Amino acid sequence: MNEKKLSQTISYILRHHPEKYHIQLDEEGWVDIDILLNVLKQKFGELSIEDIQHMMDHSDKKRYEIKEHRIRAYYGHSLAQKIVKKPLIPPQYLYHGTSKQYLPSILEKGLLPMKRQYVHLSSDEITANIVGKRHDKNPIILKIDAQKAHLDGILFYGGNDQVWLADHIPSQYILDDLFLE
Ligand code: HQG
Repeated sequence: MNEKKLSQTISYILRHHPEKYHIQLDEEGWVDIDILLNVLKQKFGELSIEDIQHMMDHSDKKRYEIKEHRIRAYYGHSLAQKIVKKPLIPPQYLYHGTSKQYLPSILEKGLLPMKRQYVHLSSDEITANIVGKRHDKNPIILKIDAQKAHLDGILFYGGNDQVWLADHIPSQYILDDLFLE
């Protein structure tokens, strides 16, 4: 079992294109795990919930949640159906790792979800650096005054322990102290 391929395929289905597999997610992004397994078996052959659990336990990131025989992606969605998240009180600061080339646009328009449903923020600089490296080998890390944004009415939502979500972070909440790698 190629667990990386399995994870990528589950992400593709649960985050981006459930409809291509005739899968209907509920409003929080959940689907019965047997329905997902039936689709995955067409690509990976015989497969059980334990195989998915094993992949999740050995993955570099916590991308999926299994509960009551259902599975969902914690974050990353781009599908048209907006996944409903419960607003949570964020920590004082959150971080966002990105490419230097996006900075002028980010400072002008704030952090936008772009192709996804939510802006993705990191709980710490190390995680933000890993996220940023997907875009630039020397990423910049933006420090967000999440507490001030929250007090001003900006909504934050939980992803996993390291990933936070928001609808939009106006640039006034991006603090001056950028860490350059
Ligand atoms: C940038 C991965 C120009 C933003 C990661 C980012 C994460 C703007 C890019 C998760 C902008 C979007 C999400 C603006 C934002 N102008 N560029 N106004 N506002 N951007 O991949 O946060 O491995 O959609 O800075 O670890 O990089 O898939 O978001 O660079 O947790 O599980 O637009 O995906 O997780 O890029 O990453 P992405 P992201 P997985």
